[in-house]
Amino acid sequence: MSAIHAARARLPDGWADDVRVQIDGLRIGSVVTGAAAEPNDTRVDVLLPALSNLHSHSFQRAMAGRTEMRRDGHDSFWTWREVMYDFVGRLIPDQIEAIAALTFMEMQEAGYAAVGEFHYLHHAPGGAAYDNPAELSHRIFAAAEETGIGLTHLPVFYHYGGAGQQPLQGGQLRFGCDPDRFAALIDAVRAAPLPEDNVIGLAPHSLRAIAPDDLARVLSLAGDGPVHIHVAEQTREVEEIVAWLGARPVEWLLQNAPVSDRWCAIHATHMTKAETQALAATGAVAGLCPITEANLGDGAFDGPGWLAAGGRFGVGSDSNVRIALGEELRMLEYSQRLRDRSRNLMLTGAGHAGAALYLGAARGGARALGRDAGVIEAGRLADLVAIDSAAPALVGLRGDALVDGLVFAGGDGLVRDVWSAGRHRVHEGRHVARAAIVARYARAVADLSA
Ligand code: NGQ
Ligand code: ZN
Repeated sequence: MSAIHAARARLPDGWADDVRVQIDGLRIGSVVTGAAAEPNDTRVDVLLPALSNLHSHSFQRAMAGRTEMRRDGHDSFWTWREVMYDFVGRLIPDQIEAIAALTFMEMQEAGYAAVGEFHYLHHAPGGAAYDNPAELSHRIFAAAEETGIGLTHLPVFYHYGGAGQQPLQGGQLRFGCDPDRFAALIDAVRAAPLPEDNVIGLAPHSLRAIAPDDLARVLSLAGDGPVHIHVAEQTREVEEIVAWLGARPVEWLLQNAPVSDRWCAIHATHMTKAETQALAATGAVAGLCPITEANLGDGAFDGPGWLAAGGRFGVGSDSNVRIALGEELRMLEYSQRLRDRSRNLMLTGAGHAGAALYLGAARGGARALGRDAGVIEAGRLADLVAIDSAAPALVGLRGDALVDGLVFAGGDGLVRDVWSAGRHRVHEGRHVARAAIVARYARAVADLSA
């Protein structure tokens, strides 16, 4: 058994000094406050529960910086998607694995212990199956294992190219499965041995990409794993679903699908008040991706309405254009402030906005990924992050104000150590396999530009 000694730690009921956390395999064995450090302890300054990153398309990391020039005078989410489909058409399995490893490593260095990989890239260009139909899922598993990140793998059911059961086109052919092909894919995904804390869920991509009649069968393949879906991200998507199905996307799901606390509604940006209240009441987590939503021009989530309805939330880095945990939470709060011309909005009642964002996203993100984590407590997975409170951005801040500093004042480099289910992979701010992962990524991306 190894142990961490923290000068201060945020426990479920508040801050404590001299906290000794014993790690027993994947889990926290015990938490003792007011304890002296023992000789072999890993000594840290401030210990927090590490966040789960609830939504990622890892391959999109290699597109960062490649989609920011205007082409025809009117760029939007939909023109970005064309660029993405074109990009996806060129990736080979070795590149997909190398990009995923870099992305997961960057997440850990940013302070995330786990990731929900919303994985829709299944087949070879044109849609032909690989010899192993789950080849690309297994590449994601290899990247997760190399980095040690906690993985919740979400194989995606993507059957149609647009609302109203339009055929798949171009880059989308690599995503496509009918329900039988998807069932076989899930079997092949499950055939691989995985680290004990990893989870397999599934994800109907969006209402745009499925037929309503197939939803029940696809959901039956989930077992008791988490279910994620993109919903109400863009206003045009809402309009298309209303025109086709006669209801708004969230409204339709609530009427036609067994939405529950095992579900994560990704984005859920464009909801009416009634949808907001009804979705929150199911216990589903809102999967918010503020940096990507800003980058793609989606709109701003109704945070105060969601929290007032008792809704849970977590954050995801989605397109991975920028992987930065404090910044993700900050963007969420700032999008609320800009719209409402007010301050400190992502909490109910009085308190610290940064701490409420952080601790809320820690619990909500873990729940969305089916991970028994999100708080520092004996018996939970040891998903932990150590912060350096002597950094200039944090000097003089204590308790929840320190977490406010982390969210609103800090840049990169405040994270010192990260444990994913007890696997200590970030030391002194750097991932232990950084050099090899970066070198392989650089080679993979150089090939891409050629
Ligand atoms: C995605 N992006 O799954 O990566 C989507 C676009 C699609 C976001 N939802 C792809 N942010 O709709 O086919
Ligand atoms: Zn997404």
